[in-house]
Amino acid sequence: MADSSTYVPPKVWTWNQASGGRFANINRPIAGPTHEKDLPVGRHPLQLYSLGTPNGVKVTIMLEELLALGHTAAEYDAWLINIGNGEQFGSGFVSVNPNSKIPALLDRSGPAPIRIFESGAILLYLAEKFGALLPKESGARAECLSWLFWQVGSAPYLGGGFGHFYAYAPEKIEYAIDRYAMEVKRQLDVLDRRLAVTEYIAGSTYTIADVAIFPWYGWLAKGWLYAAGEFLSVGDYKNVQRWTDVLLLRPAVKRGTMVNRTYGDRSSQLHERHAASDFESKTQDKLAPGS
Ligand SMILES: N[C@@H](CCC(=O)N[C@@H](CS)C(=O)NCC(=O)O)C(=O)O
Repeated sequence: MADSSTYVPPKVWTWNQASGGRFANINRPIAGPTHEKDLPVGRHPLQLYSLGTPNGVKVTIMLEELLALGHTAAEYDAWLINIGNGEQFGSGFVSVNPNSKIPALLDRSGPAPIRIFESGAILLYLAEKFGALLPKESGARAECLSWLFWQVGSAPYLGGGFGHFYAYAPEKIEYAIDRYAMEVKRQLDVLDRRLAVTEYIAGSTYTIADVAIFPWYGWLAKGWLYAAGEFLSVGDYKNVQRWTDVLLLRPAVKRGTMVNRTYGDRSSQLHERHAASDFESKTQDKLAPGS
């Protein structure tokens, strides 16, 4: 790899598999399956194929919130997809998500299975299916969806931009880290100003906008993403801190955070979830990623 200060892009980009970086073994410039592998199917109407990353946790929190609200038809089997081993490129997974990224959901409650991919689309699908965590009045609904889509559009700057260059890239590039640190701080300030005037993101009630934003910006605010809390002065965002603390106390948030989790305290990891009783032997108070 050329030094970043001397690199001159060639006329035509070609795939250099040895380009390094933490995810070099799974990153590819082509889509589609790499191998044949069926997905497992459990007994519940909803089958989730995921991992306990912020995008995955959005969906497990949502499902646990629905169950807590008494929606028994939201019972689900959560299967672990190990993206580090390339399981997102198995033929079964690709048939549920052609984009080969967790989370992916299969709703088998109707006459024909319905696939849903993209975490924001999954939250919206579940909110509409169960009539929960999405306001019905059009103004409140518009506000909620605006913040939901804000999260979907903003998080790639946090994860793929800031997180990648600050924590994972094979060399520290000042220009890239500066650019994305500035953008992520701006995003935190957007949330902080919003939460100065509203209790929850979309207004006075807890919605799918909170569920979507929490595992990215709440975890970031606690210093749990990329070990970047001090670097980004996350303590300055007092309203984001207040909101994160409130969400961290929700039982469904605690449970959802444990599902498909493969890091942190062993007693807080529930690699697969097939019944509410699966949580019984687990500790729900040791949930800081990396703890
Ligand atoms: N926009 C997608 C992003 C999903 C995503 O990036 N998933 C990551 C884990 S957090 C993944 O599966 N990466 C595997 C890969 O890129 O091969 C969503 O919100 O669902």
